[in-house]
Amino acid sequence: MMDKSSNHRKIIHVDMDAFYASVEQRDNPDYRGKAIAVGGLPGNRGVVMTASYEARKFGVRSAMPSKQALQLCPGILFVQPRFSAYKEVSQKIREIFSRYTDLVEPLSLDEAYLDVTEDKQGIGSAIEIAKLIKQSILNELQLTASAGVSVNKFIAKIASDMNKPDGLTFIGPSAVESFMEKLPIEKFFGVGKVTAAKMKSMGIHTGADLKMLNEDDMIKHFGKTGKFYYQIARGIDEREVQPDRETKSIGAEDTFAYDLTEADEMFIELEKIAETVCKRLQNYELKGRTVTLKIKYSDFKQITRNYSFAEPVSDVNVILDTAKKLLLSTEPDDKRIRLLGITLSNFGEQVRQKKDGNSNQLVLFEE
Ligand code: TTP
Ligand code: MG
Repeated sequence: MMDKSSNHRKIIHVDMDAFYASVEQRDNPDYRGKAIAVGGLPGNRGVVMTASYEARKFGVRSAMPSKQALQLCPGILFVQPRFSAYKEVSQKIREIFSRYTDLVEPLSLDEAYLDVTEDKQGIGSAIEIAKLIKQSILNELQLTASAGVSVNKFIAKIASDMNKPDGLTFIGPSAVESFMEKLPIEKFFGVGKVTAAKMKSMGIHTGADLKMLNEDDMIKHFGKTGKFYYQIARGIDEREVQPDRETKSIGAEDTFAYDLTEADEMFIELEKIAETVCKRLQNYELKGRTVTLKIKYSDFKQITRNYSFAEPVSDVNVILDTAKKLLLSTEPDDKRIRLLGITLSNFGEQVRQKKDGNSNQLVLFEE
């Protein structure tokens, strides 16, 4: 158990269940018990932002085109998002968190890390605090949240997802080692499709396999992130819960299964990346003045090009157009490109909290 005498940190990760959809069901009795999707309407680029649990039973998921959602679940109702309502709930859950600790790091409107190693009320037990937080969210907001309790951010975040909805999962210090050994590599932070495939080709399927590599090999195969994998495979994640950390940039990038050599195919990839970036901007209700394009060539040489607007932008077409122009300025035809990324920055006054990551940037690895 994590008690006061132990020198482990006590970290809680709280994540609201089916967030936008639950708020809609709470505020509109007609939606309760029904399969609903928030988003997916014309003007939202026809993509589901999130689905109620009733709709998830049919396989409807976030980021799915509404056409597909309708095929899977013919009775599904599409609901217009109401960001102001989600923002209000978000502020209230943050107020609830602040009753127990000031070390709160929001990752988005619906999730946050809390360090309760020393809680304000002297409760001492992180599990007890997680229960109280869940109870307050239910009583005061009529919504459910899931919580993960552990010794570091990485494990707490995985734990909060393990017993959704309305879950509370505790991975104590003595359980950390076996938990990490059993963990499929896809669950490791920063492991996207490409890295997962690479690891599997090396016979690495679980945390236990990952642990077989020494630190030098890890860095040789996976670069800078290799160092992080080496530590995390051993249950070590020293990242601190950082309250009020500012969002400096929001972006997405993709490493391709094969090198791209033609501008046309690069444009297709840029479109997907731009859409991911826009979705994220929307989640944080942010607009940025600077669009940065990152290009990594097959020889791993990397360049960036950026363009700044007088006014902040968040429109997918504007961002995509800018990224295409930046790409063309590098004369991309016949160059072998293995990675493209788009980042928005320069948020000015409207900065909100940052998303996950062990760097100061939000980058969605390989999505
Ligand atoms: P999540 O916490 O990923 O999802 P969720 O809260 O809807 O469901 P879960 O119970 O699995 O946690 O995201 C929080 C909100 O962010 C979600 O309600 C809607 C929004 N969102 C998008 O707009 N697009 C996306 O692709 C995702 C994943 C989320
Ligand atoms: Mg959630």
